[in-house]
Order: sequence, then C-alpha cells, then structure tokens
Amino acid sequence: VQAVFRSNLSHLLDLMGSGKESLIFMKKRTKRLTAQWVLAAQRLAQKLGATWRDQKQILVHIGFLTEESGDVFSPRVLKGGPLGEMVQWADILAALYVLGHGLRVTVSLKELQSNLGVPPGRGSCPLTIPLPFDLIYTDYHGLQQMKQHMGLSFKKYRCRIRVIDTFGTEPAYNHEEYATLHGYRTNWGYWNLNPKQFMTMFPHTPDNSFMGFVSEELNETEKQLIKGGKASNMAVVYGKEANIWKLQGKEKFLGILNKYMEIHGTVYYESQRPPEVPAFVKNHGLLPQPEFQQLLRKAKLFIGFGFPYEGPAPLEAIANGCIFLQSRFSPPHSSLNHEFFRGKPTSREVFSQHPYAENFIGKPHVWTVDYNNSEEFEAAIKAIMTTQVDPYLPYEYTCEGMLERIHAYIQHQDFCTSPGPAQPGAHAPQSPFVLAPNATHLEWAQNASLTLGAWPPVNSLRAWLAVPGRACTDTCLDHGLICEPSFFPFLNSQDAFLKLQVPCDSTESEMNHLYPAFAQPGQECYLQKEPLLFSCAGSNTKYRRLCPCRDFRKGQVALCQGCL
Ligand code: U2F
Repeated sequence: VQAVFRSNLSHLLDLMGSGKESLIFMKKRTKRLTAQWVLAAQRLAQKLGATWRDQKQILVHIGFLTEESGDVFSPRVLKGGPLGEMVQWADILAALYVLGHGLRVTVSLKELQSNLGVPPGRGSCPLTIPLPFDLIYTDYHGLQQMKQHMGLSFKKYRCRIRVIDTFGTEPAYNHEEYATLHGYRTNWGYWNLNPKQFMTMFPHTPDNSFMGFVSEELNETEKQLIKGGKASNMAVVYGKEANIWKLQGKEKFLGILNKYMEIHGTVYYESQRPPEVPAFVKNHGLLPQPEFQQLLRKAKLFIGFGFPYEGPAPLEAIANGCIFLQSRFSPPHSSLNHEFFRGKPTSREVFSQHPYAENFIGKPHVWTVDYNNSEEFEAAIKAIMTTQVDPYLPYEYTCEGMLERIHAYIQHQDFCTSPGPAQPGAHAPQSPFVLAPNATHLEWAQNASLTLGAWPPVNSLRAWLAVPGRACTDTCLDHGLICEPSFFPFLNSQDAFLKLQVPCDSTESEMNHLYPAFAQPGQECYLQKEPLLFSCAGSNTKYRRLCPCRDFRKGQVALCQGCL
C-alpha cells in the first residue's frame, strides 16, 4: 500500500492516550506544531514528486513512560525534570503519522502485550507469534520488556526494532562477547543489534542513525519582528532545575555577566526562591513551553552552565535569535570521567555542553569559551552584546528536514536481509574502487556495477587511510565528509589496502572495533572478522584505520547527495 501524507492530526492525539503529565506535555506540543507539520508535509510531497512510499504498520512503545520501568519522568514534568525525551517522542509520533503510516502507541506493558498478541499474565511466550508490525520504535526500557515478553519472536523480529537512544551506543559496547571480553561495561549495551538500529537525538555518532526532533520555525515577518524587539542586555540562563545552579565558581562568571546584562532564569520552585539562584537573577519559575519561547524571543543571550548535556533548548534559543554561550570542557567529559555519562554505552568525548551547537552551528550563533578564564568570558559577553544575528535553525531540525530523514530511513534501511557483498576476510572479492588521481584516497570506479538496493548508494563512498591515532569519525570530518559505517564491508579486503598502496607484510582477520587498519611497526594489515564491530568511533596510536566516508546534504548530515 502507498503511504499518503496526512494533514489532520486529531486522530494522532487520540492515539497518544491520556492521564500522565508527560502525555499531556507531548499532546500540547503536537497540537501547537500541527500547522508547521502540515506545511512541511506539503513541501516534502512536492520535493518527492511521484516517488513511491510504502505504508508501514508501526508500533511505538515508549518504554521509559511505563509504570513497569518506574516512570520517573512523568511526575517531574511540572517540576523542572527532563523534557528533552518527551519533545523527541512527540515529534517522532507526529512525523510517522504525517508520513501516513499505520500507527499504534503503547505506554504500558499491558498495552504492549495486547498489541503484540502475547497473552497477558504469562511471563513470556514460548512460540513465535507472527508480528503484525513492520517496524517497532522503542527505547532501552522497552527493548528489555520486549525481550522478556516476546519469547522466541524477539529473536526473529529484532531486526524490525529501532531504539531511540539519546546519547548513542558505540559498536564496541553493543557486541556482547566483545564488550564482555574487553571491559566495555555498561548498564545498557550488549544487545548485538545493528548499530544503525540505535537512533540518537543529535548526529554525534555516525555509527548510529540520527533521529533528532524539531524546533519551532519562524516565518520572515516573525524573524524581522524578533530582531527588532531584542533587548541587547537580556540574558536567559539554561537550567530549569535548581541543582544546575549549584555549579562551583558560578559567582565569578555570573558576577561578570551581571555587570553587563539583566539575568533571567526559568528555575522550578515550590514556594520560595531556590537558594541556589542568586538574588540578582529574575526567576520566572518553570514556564510552559510556549511562554519559554516568548522569553527567548526577547533575550539576546542564552547561557549554559555545563548541564544538561545536549538538550533541545539551545537550538530553540538560536532559532529564536539568541546567541548561545557555553563552557568549553577541558578535559572533555565522557563515561570514563563523569558521573552523568558513566554506564552509558559510549566513550565519546564531549568537549562542551552542546557539541552539536559548537560544531554544526558555531559563531556567530554559538560561543564556546573557558568559564574559568575571566578575561575570555568578559570579552565574549562584550562582543556578543554588539553582534547582530538572525534567528537560525538547521534544516535537519525543521519539520521538513525530520520528515525527509525519517522517510528515507523507513523506505531504505533494512536490517532484516543479511548484509550485501564483500564478506569480511582475505578472500573478499575485488573492491570496486580506484585510487583517486591525487593518490590520497579511494573512489568508486566508474565502471564498477552498483549493488542494487544498497543504501546509502555506494558510489558516494570515499575511503581514506587515517593518520595514526585518529578515529574514522574525525578523519572523515577532516575531509569535509561524514563516516558511513555501512560502507565498511566494501573496504574490508586485502585488495582495498593494495589499491591504497599500503605495504602489507601480512594480513590477519580478527575481532577488533578499530579494524580494518594498518599497524605500522610490523607493516601488518588487519581485517574485521565481525561485521557488527565495524565502527566509525575509536582510535589507537598503534593503528592507521581504513575509513569509509561519504558526502552529505547541506543541513541534513544523515543523508548523502544521492540518498533520496
Ligand atoms: C536534556 O533534557 P532537558 O529536558 O533538560 O533539556 P532542555 O534543553 O532543558 O529542554 C527541554 C525542553 O524544555 C523546555 C524547552 C525544551 O524543549 O522548550 N522548557 C520549558 O518548557 N520551560 C522552561 O522553562 C524551560 C525549558 C536532554 F534532552 C535529555 O536527553 C538529557 O537526558 C538531559 C540531561 O543531559 O538533558
């Protein structure tokens, strides 16, 4: 069946259920953004023209909102607790619905079981029951619940699952045996899924798929109005929970900021002002989302204290014409040195509060400075007050951008049929590449046949040999490209090394998330034995990694030029 874009979201609001504060928040958001979604769908429909879109039957099981996993979020919605996850789930539901797919939403174990056709009450079902869904979107909590209650069906249908995973899961943590053997210990990893089945909030981990969310968009008139109405001396602090204000040393930099600007906050409080918030800060209390946006429209500066990491608010601030000021982390924060990231299945290093804002947006919208350096901090404040910026929202965070991306994933990502050509090992067929004329990297050979249906299309591949100690994520970025892990199988052969003129004295095939790679001292070439371990992340000074990179669309890093 062909999917048809939908323009009326009222049925979706019914599907979302009711009762919980979290669901109320999500439904309000969906209602408010309806016009924006509908307009975006019209634009995408025009762009895609006659492209066929399969209608899928989709189950969305929001595990963290189930009572069975404790649902610690819902009671905190009105108390300054995290809202980022709810923003994202609301937008995922809206996108799937607007794209025209068949949709079911569950937020309890009972509903999950009844939708899966599993008889309730019994622990798990021993038989494989035919699954009435082509796709299941869930999170780590939901994944655990499905494993417990689907019996053998879980194994059979796991390839249809997508896991919404804010901070990402690196392949080394995902592969059960490898993670166990090499001490990649976590609370969440070990699922042996295809790493692309994990979908993140920001495009920080190319090993996973980038799901994202949306921010409210402004038309030209609104943009001009906002620009004219800015108070150049008004700052809003990022942090709705009083805890965030406990930061050591904040007196110093807040004191400096206070010399130049009027400081506003949206910190939740019960009856009195939270003692952590200094008296000179004008605290509005936690605001409903639309009122928070209004505040951002007047403000010149949105300032982060280092936490929360990688949330939606800085994008909203920038979209409403604020400059975002944040602290640089030196040394970077990660699961190895910071409580918040500990136990998360990634060793990604975070160099500032919001790496996406820093690296994908940057100046003049985003300033990343050392808050311990008073001169640097003060100079930034002064410069910001006289810098004019336009409201800005990257395309991938617009409704159209999110629809385009999810459309592409739904139509092209397939983790159920086994991976394509170039099985790992020394006897892999000749790679379809040639050395580029300047001898720096490999390109797709013009006369090589394209693997039909492969996605992303392989002719967007550019392969580089990294310098020692450099990860593939960074190596690709160094060349203005993005690492594309699904291309690793094409490079995992002796022939690829040969074509890159790498002098391999010997070649071995082993399980290691850094392979394929070349080790200089012994002139040894290593191939990857386990396809699940192909990883853009990771480095070691011993190795020069062989990296598959691809191009990407401007403002839509998840998709290559030929990906639509
Ligand atoms: C992130 O979670 P948070 O919920 O703390 O992220 P924020 O960036 O603060 O923003 C979430 C939403 O809260 C809204 C605002 C954002 O869309 O419009 N809001 C509001 O409604 N009223 C206010 O007064 C202030 C903001 C992240 F998303 C999670 O994934 C992480 O778990 C968490 C911890 O790093 O950070």
